[in-house]
Amino acid sequence: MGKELIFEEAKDAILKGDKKRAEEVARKAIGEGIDPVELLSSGFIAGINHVGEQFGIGKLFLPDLILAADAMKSVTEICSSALPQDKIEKKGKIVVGTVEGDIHDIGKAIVVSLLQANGFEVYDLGRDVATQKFIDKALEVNADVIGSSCLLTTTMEGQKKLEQELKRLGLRNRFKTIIGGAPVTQRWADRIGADAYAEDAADGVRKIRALIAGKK
Ligand code: B12
Repeated sequence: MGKELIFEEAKDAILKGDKKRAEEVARKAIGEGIDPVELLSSGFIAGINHVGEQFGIGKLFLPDLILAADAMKSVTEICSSALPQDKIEKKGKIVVGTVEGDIHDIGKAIVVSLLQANGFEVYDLGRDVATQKFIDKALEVNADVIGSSCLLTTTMEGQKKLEQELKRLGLRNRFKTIIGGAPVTQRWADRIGADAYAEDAADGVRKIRALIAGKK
């Protein structure tokens, strides 16, 4: 089967919230040698974004969103475990989490997998993470970078609060910060004073690499 057709199938399986089919498509595609990152971005993520749009205009409802998210989680795991691991050297320590009040963690999971696959040491704090928890962990492990994810416009304040707290505690120069998530932009990063913004997981890896290179 052609690549484009597989991506369409992947998208459709997420759109229908059909976990079993989504898993089948993922395994089959990987078995055929398709790049798991491309499969995610051109197939499954395209599907979940479409689900989000349909939900936004009232054509899909919360139960549909939950089914699609469940399927998405499962294929994210399948794709992540198929990533070739770069274990040659540890390239830096990253603390990652989804901000307080926000339980969206599919995108963050992709970022974590891709960072790990690229040889970074990742401390994943999960979702609904309080500002202080990001800071405590970063201090504990002596992190290079703190990455925060946010999917709701109402929780974006959490990313701002992190910047403010780091400043207040005199720690702003000790860690680099990167932010991501669908409603987040470069403009928001500039406004709150984050060191970088990433559009997607691959961009995140690139930017984090640059941030760490700049530190040394
Ligand atoms: C799946 C989903 C859910 C799932 C989440 C399951 C889970 N475990 O994550 C469930 C069903 C639980 C859910 C709940 C809700 N959701 Co919701 N959800 C979505 C949906 C459809 C997809 C999100 C997603 O997974 N995208 C796919 C991933 C791969 O993309 P991503 O997260 O953007 O991540 C990529 C990049 O942004 C970047 N990135 C992300 N984070 C980071 C971090 C770093 C450090 C870096 C470098 C990069 C990076 O890399 C990722 C990979 O490439 C979005 C729609 C959308 N377009 O975003 C709505 C959406 C975010 N949800 C929405 C809403 C309203 C809700 C609810 C309030 C609904 C309700 N009435 O209860 C609740 C809120 C719960 C809460 N307190 O958090 C709205 C938000 C509107 C707004 N303006 O804020 C959206 C936009 C839907 C819509 N169109 O209305 N949701």
